[in-house]
Amino acid sequence: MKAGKNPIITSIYTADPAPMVDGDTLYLYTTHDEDELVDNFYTMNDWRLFSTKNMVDWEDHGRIFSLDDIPWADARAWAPQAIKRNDKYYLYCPVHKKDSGMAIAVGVSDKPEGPFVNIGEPLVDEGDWNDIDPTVFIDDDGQAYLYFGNPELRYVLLNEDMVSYDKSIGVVKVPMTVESFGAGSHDTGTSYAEGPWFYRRNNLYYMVYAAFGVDKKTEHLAYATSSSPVGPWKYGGVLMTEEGGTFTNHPGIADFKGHSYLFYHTGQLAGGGLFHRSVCVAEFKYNADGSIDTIPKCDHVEEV
Ligand code: FUB
Repeated sequence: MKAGKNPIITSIYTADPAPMVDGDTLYLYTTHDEDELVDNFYTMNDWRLFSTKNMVDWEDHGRIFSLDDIPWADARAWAPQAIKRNDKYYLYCPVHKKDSGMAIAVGVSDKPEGPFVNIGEPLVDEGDWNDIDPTVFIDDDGQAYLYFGNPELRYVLLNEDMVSYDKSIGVVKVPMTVESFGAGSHDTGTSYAEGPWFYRRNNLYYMVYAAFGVDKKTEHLAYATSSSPVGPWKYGGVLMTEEGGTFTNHPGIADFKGHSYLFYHTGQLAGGGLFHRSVCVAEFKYNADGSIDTIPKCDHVEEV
């Protein structure tokens, strides 16, 4: 039995892992921290794709979407998520707009590995800086949800075309309460910071997210659950403690071949740190009631 070692990708710096299972393959969309920094800040120009059939051997599909494909964007190719619907693949990507602020772009493709084509205008553009880190999920009744946001968690109800949303409902702001997201030191006074990952398992909806504990300056991962896709959310606890080496972390959850995985990022690749992160993975198990114990950082996963 082979073992896959962390970090998964060692050829470039990657962050913000977004797994998507399609058939017998797990696709892992990531951001890409450039080696050379501009203005000593996140320097991120494109989105990358890697895939595996056994969690050990990874195929590098290279750049699958980039700022060059989005005429109204000029920087910050930040945390994406992809989903399949009606044999098309949709990649939701936060970017910095040329005329200021962050907004969410969408790329559409006939194949998971692209090429992705920008739909044109931003999907979500509230004119503020909260429009980052989209997470998308389609429920059994066909309703698709796009949650996003830092420091507030917000969502829209996507239309069936997946590239527009119900404007009569608009952007809904989730009540940011300690009951929902735990006590913390981010702007809302809760632990919720960014990087939401929304999904359902059995009859429980999960919101996994990057979080700041009280007086903490480094993110950990935490989660909340709900019996409804739109809350109210109930704080569940810490999923992964602060890993160090970089102040951000970012969750991506997937079930693949009978195993459950948490993807995250650290600064542990040689030369890594704040703006040079690397994607890792840990296997975990759910408790019988759906709760999840804190997942230890791990250095490898088994072949499946
Ligand atoms: O990678 C850029 C930003 O840092 C992401 O959008 C956040 O989730 C954090 O990881």
